Amino acid sequence: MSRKVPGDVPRGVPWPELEVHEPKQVAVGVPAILHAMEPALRELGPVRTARLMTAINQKDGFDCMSCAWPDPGHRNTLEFCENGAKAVTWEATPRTVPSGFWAENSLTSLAGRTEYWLGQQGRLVEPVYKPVGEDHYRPVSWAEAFEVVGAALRGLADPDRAAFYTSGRTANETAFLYGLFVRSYGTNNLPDCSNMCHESTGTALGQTLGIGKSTITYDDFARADLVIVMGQNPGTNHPRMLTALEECKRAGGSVVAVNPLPEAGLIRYKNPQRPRGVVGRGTPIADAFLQIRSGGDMALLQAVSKRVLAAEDAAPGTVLDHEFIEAHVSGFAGTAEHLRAVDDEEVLRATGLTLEEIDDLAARYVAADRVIITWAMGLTQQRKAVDTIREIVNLLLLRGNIGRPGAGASPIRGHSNVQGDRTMGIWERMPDAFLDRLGAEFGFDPPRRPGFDAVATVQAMQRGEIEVFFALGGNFVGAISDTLAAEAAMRGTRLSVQVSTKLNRSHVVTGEAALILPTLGRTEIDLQASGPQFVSVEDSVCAVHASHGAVPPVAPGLLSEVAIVSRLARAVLGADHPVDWAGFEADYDRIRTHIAHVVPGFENFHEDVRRAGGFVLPNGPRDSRTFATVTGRAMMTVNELEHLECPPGRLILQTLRSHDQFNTTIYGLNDRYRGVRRGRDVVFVNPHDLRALGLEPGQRVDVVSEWPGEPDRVLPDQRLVEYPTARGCAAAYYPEANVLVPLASAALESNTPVSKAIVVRLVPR
Ligand SMILES: Nc1nc2c(c(=O)[nH]1)N[C@H]1C(S)=C(S)[C@@H](COP(=O)(O)OP(=O)(O)OC[C@H]3O[C@@H](n4cnc5c(=O)[nH]c(N)nc54)[C@H](O)[C@@H]3O)O[C@H]1N2
Ligand SMILES: Nc1nc2c(c(=O)[nH]1)N[C@H]1C(S)=C(S)[C@@H](COP(=O)(O)OP(=O)(O)OC[C@H]3O[C@@H](n4cnc5c(=O)[nH]c(N)nc54)[C@H](O)[C@@H]3O)O[C@H]1N2
Ligand SMILES: [Mo]
Repeated sequence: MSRKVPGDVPRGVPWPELEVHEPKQVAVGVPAILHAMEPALRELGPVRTARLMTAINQKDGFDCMSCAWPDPGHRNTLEFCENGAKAVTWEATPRTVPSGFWAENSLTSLAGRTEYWLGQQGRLVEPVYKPVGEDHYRPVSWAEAFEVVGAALRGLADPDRAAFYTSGRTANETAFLYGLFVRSYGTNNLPDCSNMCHESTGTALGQTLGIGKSTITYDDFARADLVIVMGQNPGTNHPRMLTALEECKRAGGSVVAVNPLPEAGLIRYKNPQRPRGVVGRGTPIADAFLQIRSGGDMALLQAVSKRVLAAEDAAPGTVLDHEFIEAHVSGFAGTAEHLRAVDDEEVLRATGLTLEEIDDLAARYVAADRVIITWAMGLTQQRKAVDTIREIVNLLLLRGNIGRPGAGASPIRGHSNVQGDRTMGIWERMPDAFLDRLGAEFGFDPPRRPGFDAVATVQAMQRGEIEVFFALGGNFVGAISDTLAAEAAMRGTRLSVQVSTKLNRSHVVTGEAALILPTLGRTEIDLQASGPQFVSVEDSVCAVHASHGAVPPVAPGLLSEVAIVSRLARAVLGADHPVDWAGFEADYDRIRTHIAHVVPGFENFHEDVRRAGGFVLPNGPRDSRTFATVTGRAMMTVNELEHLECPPGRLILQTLRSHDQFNTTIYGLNDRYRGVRRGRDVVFVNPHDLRALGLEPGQRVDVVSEWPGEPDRVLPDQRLVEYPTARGCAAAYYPEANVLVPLASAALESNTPVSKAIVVRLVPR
């Protein structure tokens, strides 16, 4: 009853067919799109394929779930990338998990499977239940499923003994309803994937600019003189961003990439939407590539700011934007004093760069009138991530690069609606102003005690304080750090519930009892009592738009996420609860009416969301250079430089995504641009470091991480790949390498797991 998955092996066993080739520098291009269409055509058939591919990111279509990259105003007929096509195919596959699967596959046997195998089993189409003490799920009715979870939640002595996770694919309407339900139930335990992702960004920008979001629009890329891309791999994770960078270059701008790895696409890009992308070598993207040592960004940013200040000192009145600083900035004097004293020697050690490279970046920054800095996980998943992002703000503020065309701070989000979920109230620490409005709208008093974030949820489970874990999407135990600790903690809960489209690790490592509630995906038509429904999402640049399903659901009887939340609320809060939960399920416009009353910027939600292309949320820094911070101004801050000391014989390991995966979802076993095929059990190491450590490419090693006072953590049996990463650095794939990240190793202030800087030693087998 289970599907054979060619090339797969049991979990933890080396992939036998692994091949390593030369890495590539050019990304995307027509071959990529063709390559992308192939599996779709094979699996979906031509009609479903055509229907899906012409609806992705179109104004009356659905929002691609592969990333939160914004849509351009002028869309192409095919507005998607290779990895978007993979994501859509993965979800819209007609293959389903048969009823007999559950009797045939015990949880023990499923726990020995890879994420790749689990994801390949097809779409989940019926609710299943694993009672306490049993090793199998069995199909149940929806009524029975809601009765199980309803009884468990009603039975808790304290609502804080439950946690409600959200993954960032959840749409605005669902997220709002879910947050309302969880707070009506009585807790703020709303951990989400953002805690593991851009939380550091939200923390830093919230403090310094008064809003934890990007301060640019899509069109700003084409207007920028300089875009600095830090800690991000757009060629794989936001491929359509390469078009925006290309537009920047065509308009005369330049791009600098800061990364330990020479990622394909940052170096060269062939635009599949242009004839020039078919032939020729493509556009060189990065004018300068700074191959920084892991975790060196804070030092680099401080060193560049120091040089900007020195340039001003050499030619007073010509470099800094004094007018802007005077009118809008607080903390300038103290920050400037601190930055002037930055020690270049320490910067060189921290970054592994040369003085010439740093001087060159500073010169480019000073010469450019309009600068955008973008970043993603290379910056946010560091111990000093919040400080690093505050240094981005410092640098931008020096020359007034906030709140004018072609300039700004631009965190690039991951999950397609992770930003919208936060806007809708998915946060364990929503501000009082939001809770006040929510309470007034629905006539209740929302709990005020801050809840647990993702890491704190696992720690609470370890203490036995979480009895019920409910997840709206995602793969919590697969995505969180310290896999073994997290899995043991999850097994200690009484009930775990997953609302999902496909199988993953979190379905097979469960509480004593467990439920899987299958749901509609974003590609599917969502038919309710009042007719077909649409939902809405917010992208990386605060644009909100509708998403309409394009194809019939893969199976009858699947519930939408809204329907699941609505029925969950009724099962827990009772049929006589004053909120009209059933009405929300019947007509999503009723949810939007409340969102319009509660969430700022959504006042005309009904009309705005029905406009082709949607609407852009207000943004103080971007629109009017207003900053809702404690000083009422944009805040320059003093951040003590600290860089990771790597003891001799050790490397700094980052965990990253291959080209064939979406987070914990493994589409295939190839990492095309990095030259790895048919396997994932690799560690990328600089050839000089390999030699210095007395190791050989292809050799098998255990990767061991150390944490004071705790036993070593081991990722066993990985193969060494010689790779042009920065000296002293290494890389391995997430989620496998999560075993190496101690739960307590989290960014200061944001508590995001430090997935990008793990001190490891390589032990030959
Ligand atoms: N196809 C596809 N698309 C995706 C995803 C996916 O898995 N697959 N995931 C989505 C999600 S949720 C997210 S958050 C984004 C993730 O998008 P990215 O942040 O691009 O993802 P990562 O693979 O984690 O890559 C991190 C990059 O930072 C670099 N880096 C690591 N350490 C450092 C450092 O210390 N300094 C600097 N300057 N760079 C560093 C790495 O070399 C790598 O290029 O993508 C989203 N889009
Ligand atoms: N070591 C390390 N750890 C990391 C990271 C890293 O770079 N390194 N990155 C972190 C980041 S940036 C993130 S965002 C998190 C990701 O953490 P999560 O968001 O929890 O994980 P995903 O892998 O995106 O979740 C995939 C699952 O979502 C379900 N799903 C897919 N579509 C839908 C849908 O439409 N509805 C519902 N209900 N379910 C759906 C499917 O069952 C699928 O298996 O991981 C974090 N963990
Ligand atoms: Mo993410």
